[in-house]
Amino acid sequence: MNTLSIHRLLTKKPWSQASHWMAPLLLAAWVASSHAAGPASDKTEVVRAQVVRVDAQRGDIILRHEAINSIAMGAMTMPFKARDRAMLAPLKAGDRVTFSVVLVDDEPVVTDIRRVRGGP
Ligand SMILES: [Cu+2]
Repeated sequence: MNTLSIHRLLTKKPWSQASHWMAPLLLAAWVASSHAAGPASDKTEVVRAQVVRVDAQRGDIILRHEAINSIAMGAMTMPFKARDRAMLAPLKAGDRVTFSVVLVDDEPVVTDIRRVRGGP
């Protein structure tokens, strides 16, 4: 939750009566969530992985990834869609990478991926 959505909550009609005592609570919740490492964080998480298979033409990549806290996912090997298939072109099986992922309609989509220097 960000300051704008808190503002929207507070300015909705049903909430206006409660806003005097709700505001500190919502602000406290927002501060707590933005400082916690985990699912509530808005910050883009950079995750380490190894490329298992890549199909740049289809925009698919299979990654053996470490835990992804932002989407509450443990370490595993799984396929991802790339937001932009061109970002997969330089990659090949065995590459060590870091990547970022977001959920789009509950589907994990890779938004950024780059090879780790000094990888195999
Ligand atoms: Cu996974």
